[in-house]
Amino acid sequence: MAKPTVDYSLYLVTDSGLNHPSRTLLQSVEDSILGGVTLVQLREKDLDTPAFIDLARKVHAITKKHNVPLLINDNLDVAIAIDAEGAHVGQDDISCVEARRLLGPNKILGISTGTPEEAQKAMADGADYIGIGTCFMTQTKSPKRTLGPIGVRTILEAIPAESELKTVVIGGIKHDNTRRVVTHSAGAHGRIVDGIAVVTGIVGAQDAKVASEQLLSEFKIGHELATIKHQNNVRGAVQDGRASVEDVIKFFPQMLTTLREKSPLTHHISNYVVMNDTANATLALGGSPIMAPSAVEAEDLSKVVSSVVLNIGTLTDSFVDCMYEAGKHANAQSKPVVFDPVGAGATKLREETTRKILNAMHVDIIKGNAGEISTIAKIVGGGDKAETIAMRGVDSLGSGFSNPAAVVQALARREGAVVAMTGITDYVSDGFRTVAIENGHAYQGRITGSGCMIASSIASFAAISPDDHFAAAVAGILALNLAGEHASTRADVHGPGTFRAAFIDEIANLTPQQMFNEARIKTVTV
Ligand code: 3NM
Repeated sequence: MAKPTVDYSLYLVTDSGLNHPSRTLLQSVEDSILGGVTLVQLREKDLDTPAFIDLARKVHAITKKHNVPLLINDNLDVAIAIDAEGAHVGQDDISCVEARRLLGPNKILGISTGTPEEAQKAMADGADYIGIGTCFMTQTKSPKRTLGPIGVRTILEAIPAESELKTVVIGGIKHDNTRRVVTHSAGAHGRIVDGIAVVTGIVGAQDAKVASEQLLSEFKIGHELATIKHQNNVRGAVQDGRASVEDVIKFFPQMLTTLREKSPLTHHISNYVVMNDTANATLALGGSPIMAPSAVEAEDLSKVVSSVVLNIGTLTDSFVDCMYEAGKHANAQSKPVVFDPVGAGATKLREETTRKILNAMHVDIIKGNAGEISTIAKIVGGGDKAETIAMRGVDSLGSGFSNPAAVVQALARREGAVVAMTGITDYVSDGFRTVAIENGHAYQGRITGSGCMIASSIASFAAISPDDHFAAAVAGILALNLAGEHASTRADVHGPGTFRAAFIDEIANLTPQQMFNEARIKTVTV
């Protein structure tokens, strides 16, 4: 029989020990197939061969009924005895070459990989697909380290574009992180994972059918988003073809001129405290703000706005709903999303919302102060303590970092986003280019909302700089910092109140040439 064509989209990997107590493993398998599972692997680490064969025959009867291929984990005797459609082996199991010899050319063969070298070897050794893991921390297996989406991307990028090797990602995949994994791991040459492999998220779920439906739907959306992003080449971390920092700065005057000519519309889901200031700062800069916190109009707005700001200050349930909708639709329309995680670590709600936003959509630019960036580093570290510490800088002190540039660069690379950390010195990185901005004035810290205004400014610049969000973030910060410097020296500024008004004036008075002549920006080598 010829090798079956396989749809890897939603790959169920079983584990009897983790199966939900309300049903049998066989029921889990059947329910999950009804929910959309496209491929099944029977993974039983504790059964002897006769018991394994017995269970495999029963599972095979179900998968055959639904025309879904069944692969057997590790035990080739079982795969051959039941004439399964293929097998999956680990790095410490029987070799791929030997497995292929035993199975013959027409069976599906997959192997677990955790490094680019293992992926390349799998290709040479005749595997049809690789399981890339472990992506996130999982209780199902005890990994020494997790790859995260960017680690997965490194492996995808090691596979030549012309290779027919298929890929699935595994480890801690749940419905609420699927989209992020699929979009963030998409390789620079456009390779996107062909599927997600899931254990607990399906067999351990209350309802395996519903869980599978959700996972498949999230995978498909993530796949579409990754395709759109690649086509538009707006993803933050394509390493080649970046302008140098020097060239980026030279282009700032033109960027401000373009912003004022185009006056791009930015959808703000902002907070009650700063809404008026962020709207006025956007207008003063030359952009157009729309402050629209209703989820109901988010889709319509996504078609007409040029960028989106998600600001989680004064968080309410309805703001949260709107942020998800606005972010999702902005992603689908390839409009840049700027995330301002105001007070991210302050409460559980804010931390949870931050986590959900990062998981549910692709955020193009993250802007926060040291404390907020530190919270995000902790969240995306996926619970991996060593990594979290590395991301925060080993000797981080309080909310400060001993090496802030290294932190923003690591986070940017990991998230495939531009990260801007504001403070006395601002740091911006896209994971490859990292700068420190020395402009700005202490008065900015004495009025509320100056950071939120910077997020708005970044979003206006991102709208007119879709191919270089790094340039947008640096220009956005610089513009307001220059306005802060100019306002602080005015004779009519006597304190924070008068500064606030002068600040808005000076944003409007900023000239394109000042964006180059007065910039104090230096490249930081991490
Ligand atoms: N293989 P869950 S991680 C079976 O890294 C398996 O190769 C992994 O389980 C690898 O979906 C893993 O419950 C367990 O996190 C995945």
